[in-house]
Amino acid sequence: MSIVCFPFKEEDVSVVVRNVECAASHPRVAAVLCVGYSQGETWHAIENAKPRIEKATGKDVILLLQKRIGVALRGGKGDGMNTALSYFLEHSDYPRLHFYDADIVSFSEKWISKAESQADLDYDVVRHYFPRSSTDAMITWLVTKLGFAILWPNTVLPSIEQPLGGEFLVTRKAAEVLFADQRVCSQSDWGIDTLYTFVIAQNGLRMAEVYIPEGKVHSLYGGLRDLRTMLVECFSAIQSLKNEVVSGEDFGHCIEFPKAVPELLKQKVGYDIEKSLKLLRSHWTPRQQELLHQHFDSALVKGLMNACDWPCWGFADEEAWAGAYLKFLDNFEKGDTDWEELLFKVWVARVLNHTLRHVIRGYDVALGSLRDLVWDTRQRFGMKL
Ligand code: GDX
Repeated sequence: MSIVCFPFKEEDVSVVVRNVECAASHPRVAAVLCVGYSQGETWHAIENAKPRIEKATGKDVILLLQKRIGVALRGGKGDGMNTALSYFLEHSDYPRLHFYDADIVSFSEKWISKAESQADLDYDVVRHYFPRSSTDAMITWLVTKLGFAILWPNTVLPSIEQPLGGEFLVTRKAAEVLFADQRVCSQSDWGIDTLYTFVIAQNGLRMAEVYIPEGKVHSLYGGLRDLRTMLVECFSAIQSLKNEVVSGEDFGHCIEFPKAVPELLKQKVGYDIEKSLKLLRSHWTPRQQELLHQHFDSALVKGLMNACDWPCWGFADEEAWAGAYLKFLDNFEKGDTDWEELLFKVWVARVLNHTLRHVIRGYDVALGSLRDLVWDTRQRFGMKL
């Protein structure tokens, strides 16, 4: 019998409580572990619902405050997930641990069943993946999948569908590998998903990906600025791994075929475009301009400088982004606000370019352009090895 973990901060309490109850009701689940960032409204809602859910399901609902496990980085979702790993490893009665974001409106018992059935086939890790809007997952595609394709083109890493997804199952063996890794324990921020995915691949654990056709309906973003911290922390996580070696051996990665993408999802725009257009004009400092001139190609410099006066994005195509990515890998300094803002601005320009060049031509063209970016990059960097 498994244990299911929901890491949570402040979310719609009715969604969280419903998800906890849904997980607890599952026949393959023995307990639900809710790891909170703080004892706020969501914490109290779970605490209030706990006796009722325990009585109705006969399962334990455990409420834990996250521990400070990583000390050097911001304490965030990474500490939450690592707190759950540590709890799981201390309680040997559960063979498997599931993670799900607490705010998923479309969460159902099927998510648990699919992961359990696949793990029965002897996989160490089962990840969920699902259709996403063509403007969603811009960190996943442009930072994580691209970074994996540049740095480890001939490995399983760039083929993992949603390497930042917070929904997956690990066996005890996989949890032991993860928690024994100092890099994982230190990654207390949004970089945790990158680290889990990377360490699983580097250790050759057997991984399967199951498909959830209805998708992950959860709270959406406003302008792209909402994603700035996540962008910086996810890029920095990749940068911290850039000298690592990963074997190209196939350890049995298996991916369930996707189904047709629901029409409503195809039409959804994942962020506020108008609000985001203004981002290229704001928060400039003389030092950012200096860094830009010192490290980046002249076409990118010219494009970004033009974007200070008037919204433009044509310059931030795939090639410009891949070129800039390499410079950021070599020079980016996390914690330096000018470097962070420059990374953010170049990424915003790339997201706008993707939206206004590909997304307007339809969902399939947009997704195709993202897949081509990863595929072409793998070929280009794979040849160089
Ligand atoms: N304990 C704890 N501590 N939980 C947290 C924290 C924290 O500091 N920050 C967020 N959470 C919870 C949150 O309440 C939710 O249940 C889950 O973690 C995900 O957070 P959310 O703000 O909804 O993230 P978002 O923007 O939806 O991103 C998620 O999906 C991304 C993806 O699928 O691409 C998140 O799981 C990312 O890690 C993932 O990359």
